[in-house]
Amino acid sequence: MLRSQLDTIPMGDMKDVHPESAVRDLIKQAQRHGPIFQLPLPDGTRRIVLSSFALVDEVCNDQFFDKRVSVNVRSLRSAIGSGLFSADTSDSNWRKAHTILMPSFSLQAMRNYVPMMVDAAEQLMAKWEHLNPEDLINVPDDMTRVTLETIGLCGFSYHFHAITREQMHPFVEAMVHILSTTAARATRPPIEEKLRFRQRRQLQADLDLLLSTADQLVRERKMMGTEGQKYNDLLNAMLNGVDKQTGEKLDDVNIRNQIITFLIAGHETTSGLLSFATYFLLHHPDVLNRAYEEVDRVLGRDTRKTPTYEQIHQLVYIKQILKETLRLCPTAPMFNRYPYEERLLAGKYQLQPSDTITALTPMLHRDRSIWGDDAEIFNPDHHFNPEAEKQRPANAYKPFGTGQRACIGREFALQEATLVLGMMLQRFYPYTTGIYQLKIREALTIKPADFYMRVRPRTDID
Ligand code: MNH
Repeated sequence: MLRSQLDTIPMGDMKDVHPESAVRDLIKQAQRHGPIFQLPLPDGTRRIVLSSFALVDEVCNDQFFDKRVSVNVRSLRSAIGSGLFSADTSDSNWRKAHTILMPSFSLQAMRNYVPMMVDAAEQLMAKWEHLNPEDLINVPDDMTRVTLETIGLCGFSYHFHAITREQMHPFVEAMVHILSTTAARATRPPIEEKLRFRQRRQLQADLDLLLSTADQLVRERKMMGTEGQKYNDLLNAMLNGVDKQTGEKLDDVNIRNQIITFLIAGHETTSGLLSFATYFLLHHPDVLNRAYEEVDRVLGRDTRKTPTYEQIHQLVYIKQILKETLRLCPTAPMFNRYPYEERLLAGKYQLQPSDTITALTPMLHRDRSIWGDDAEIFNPDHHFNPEAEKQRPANAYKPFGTGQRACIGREFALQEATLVLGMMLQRFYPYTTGIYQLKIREALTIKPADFYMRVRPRTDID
């Protein structure tokens, strides 16, 4: 093809992208420049940001495109090494860990996690039952507690006591700190970096805390000897699993990286999902009423009987609410790709293997050619009833990423979030006083900021 027939990719404005608001800034630029634009990255390569279904659809093809581990995630490797999430696809550790850990996310495995998920959710319900009527609930804070407790129990048979302790578990503080500082560091020149001694020291302390948490989990499991083998959890899969293709196990350093990866990936995005879903429920009384109707029909009003696997999966409207929440507020708001070889996009944009191609999920999920003119409206029924799901092209909805590098924990996350929302509505009327204007905080993932509510036990009213 002649050069003159190629289109140049519009240039975005670098000065308008800030690390603490990168997602919102990229969205604004997409609204200004359209479904494709580029920005220079510090190493001289290009970031190309895609916002439409037609363009994202092409780069989802695993035959020609692979996951690009972004600069931000690369800078996280001091914390999570080449764990499943941060490894390149070509890294032998990725395939090995993927093969060894997949069975832990099968449907059968989901059934086994129910008692542990119920344990964590019940602790949160007990906490809320003991509140005074005027007490405020910090929604993202409590949702982070319940999701950390859940991954601790399901993944590691370990009680973080994340719900009952007064202060947030130190693992979370260290993690939040690392996520926010490394994202900022990735965009800063090295000279300036040297000046931040204190920040570096803090970062090292935070890293040490993650490592010692992981090492403690391994040490305690090994101390149990054969008794420890009885657990059907992620940790035993990591310690004992064998990759059938190579006959190899994960090495000790990699196990550490996987533990930290799963502790972070296993709770951070799900807590954002539960927080946004609660926000939408509070602002859509019609949706809330239908959710109550379903919860009362499926779970009943007797809270002494905890939900079964079958009941959780009968909460189909709750699941639609969660999926619609992930459409408008995908808590992992982008994923990155590159072509294995030079390649034309839409028949007219030349892509290079050195490019970082960013699929901007919040924009993809608002493409009117897919979602119609009410793409901005929260409506669980319109987009996610089983009929609509079948009609929609697969790559139009990508809250869990794509292809072989898609989220391994999606069923886990949806089962957990359905259970927590279901149990919440079985027991409480959530409400807010005054108006809450949705504010979003970013640190690799997005969450509502400064979002509080109160709950009234349902037994008080009916
Ligand atoms: Mn999860 C990858 C979103 C819950 C463990 N996850 C991804 C990706 C997205 C994602 C998007 C792909 C990232 C990329 O392409 O760079 N994950 C989510 C969301 C939720 C979620 C929105 C909850 C809601 N994830 C979970 C849970 C776990 C988990 C729960 C574990 C228990 N996720 C992972 C791992 C990967 C991943 C591990 C990396 C998988 C791989 O690359 O092989």
